[in-house]
Amino acid sequence: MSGSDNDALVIALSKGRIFKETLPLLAHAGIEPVDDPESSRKLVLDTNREDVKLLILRATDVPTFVQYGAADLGVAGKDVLMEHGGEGLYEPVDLKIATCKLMTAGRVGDSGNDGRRLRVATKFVDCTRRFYAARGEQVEIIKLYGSMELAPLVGLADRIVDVVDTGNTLRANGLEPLEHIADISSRLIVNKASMKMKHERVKTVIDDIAEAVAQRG
Ligand code: PRT
Ligand code: MG
Repeated sequence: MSGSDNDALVIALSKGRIFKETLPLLAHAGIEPVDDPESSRKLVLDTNREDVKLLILRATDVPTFVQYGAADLGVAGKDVLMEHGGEGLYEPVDLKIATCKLMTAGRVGDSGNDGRRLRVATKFVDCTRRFYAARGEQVEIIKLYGSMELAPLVGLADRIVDVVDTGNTLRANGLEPLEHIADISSRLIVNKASMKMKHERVKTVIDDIAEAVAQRG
């Protein structure tokens, strides 16, 4: 899809909060999707511009598509980017959308390890390893793909590492936030080759989106 300067400009997004919050920023750049991803089954969305397509992906796959040039640009949470590593990507704009915090959490009142090595369930394996390593703590990490909140309840883990917004999901499951790991927001990401090969159009989208973010304050 991408490659030369004549090809369509491809932008990778995930459904849900990122799509919703990115829409007004894209509109400021003169890009409006023709289909609604929440109702359409299409994974490639046409836009009002012949030369711009949107890809609808799982949030965790967005950096991968952009890294390999299957998309020129994308929007991904900093949590996802930290876990991906950011290889092959520029990260020119903090969009300040889909904000949350990456945190550790555990059962309310649970003091954790009674000398035993802490078990931590998460989908953010590398972030979690780095966080505990920086504190000189040896932990056992259990990789999960979702419903992390369940792990401490059923004795699978002592802690979880997950993104937290209101904290309602933690509370509803008898958990409490413990340590703050990172403030998270979504970032505009760009394939490094596209930045050279499609410089004019990519730079215009970056500048328009940066302007929209700045105007929003
Ligand atoms: O949902 P799916 O498994 O497809 O993938 P995903 O969870 O990675 O995607 P999505 O679309 O849910 O999230 C995309 C990005 O939004 C994440 O990568 C974060 O950067 C950001 N974000 C912001 C959040 C939240 N806020 C958030 N609250 N991502 C997930 N959550 C979860 C949270 O973990 C909890 O389970 O939403 C639930 C409700 O949160 P509370 O704290 O308000 O109860
Ligand atoms: Mg989700």
